[in-house]
Amino acid sequence: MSSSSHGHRINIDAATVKNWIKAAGIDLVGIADAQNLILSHPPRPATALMPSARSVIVMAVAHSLGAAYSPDIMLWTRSKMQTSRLLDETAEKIGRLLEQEGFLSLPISADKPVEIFKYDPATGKKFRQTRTAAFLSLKHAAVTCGLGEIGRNNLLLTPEFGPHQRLCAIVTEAPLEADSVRKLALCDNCGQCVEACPSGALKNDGYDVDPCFVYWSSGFNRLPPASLREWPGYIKMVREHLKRRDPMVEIGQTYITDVDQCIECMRACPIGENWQTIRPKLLRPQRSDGKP
Ligand code: B12
Repeated sequence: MSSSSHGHRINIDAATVKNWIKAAGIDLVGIADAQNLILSHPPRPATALMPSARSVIVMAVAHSLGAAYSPDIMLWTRSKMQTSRLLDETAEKIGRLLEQEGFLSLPISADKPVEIFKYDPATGKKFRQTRTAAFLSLKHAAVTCGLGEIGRNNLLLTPEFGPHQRLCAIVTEAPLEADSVRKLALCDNCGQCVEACPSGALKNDGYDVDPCFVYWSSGFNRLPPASLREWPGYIKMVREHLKRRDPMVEIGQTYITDVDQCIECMRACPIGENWQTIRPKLLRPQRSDGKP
């Protein structure tokens, strides 16, 4: 028996919550004490998001390995988004269930949002490359509840799936029994991730977020020029990319499932038995940015 800050008294414990989550198709779940999270840099404690937070429930879903090893990263990206969808949907549902039980709960998505920093909050100086940080570092939350460790590749490694899982969390007032940090020693510094990194972000002694961010977002293996003499090389690299790439179409691809400019052929088609009675007789104009 436990009680929320609003005085409700109900039966809810870690095992029940974990069972709900596993039943939803989540592979791994752990619970961290919200007051004792291992913090990243810049520090983003769960209690800054919810001062009354008691627990952080961390969930992981294994990647589709077929997608991770598919011949085009676009296939992976799409699959990753579906992994996120499963996580986010579960976080929404469980968060709502916990709120029905009287515990304020905040789902933290597997994807967005992130805080965007053009300037270093510590010094006020402009970063050479804009940096981003989550409102809650999922990797650090996962380490806190013993799901895994952070490897040389700067990713969460679990005994079950190595680096191949996506993460998501719920910050909640529910006072659930916390799992503890585990000493796992999974990464033996074999160096294969360092060798594989195309941007130079992973080094034997650390990880540099700027080249990683630039390569991840644009495929460029150079940072924007810091001095005049770096411009010619930078322009040469961008021109090489433009010979084979089309930024407009790429941006379109990014949004293509969310933004349709035209569905006229679909609207016009009268086929479909079940629609016969409800389909409007008159095809009224549909607004779209495609039409001036
Ligand atoms: C923003 C972000 C990115 C950014 C920045 C990464 C970064 N390390 O900060 C970019 C786009 C580069 C990125 C890349 C990738 N990401 Co990412 N990313 C995130 C996100 C949304 C937030 C991470 C965060 O807060 N980082 C800040 C701290 C925790 O990072 P850190 O590496 O420990 O420390 C760096 C910062 O402190 C930075 N730094 C130093 N000083 C300052 C100052 C300021 C003001 C800031 C902002 C930063 C900063 O430098 C440190 C290291 O050099 C998380 C989801 C989440 N909510 O946690 C996913 C997440 C970490 N990403 C993930 C993945 C898989 C990737 C990629 C493989 C890309 C991909 N295709 O999916 C690569 C891997 C890069 C790597 N090896 O680390 C997964 C990792 C899963 C796992 N098994 O661990 C996560 C957890 C998403 C998820 N839902 O599962 N990511």
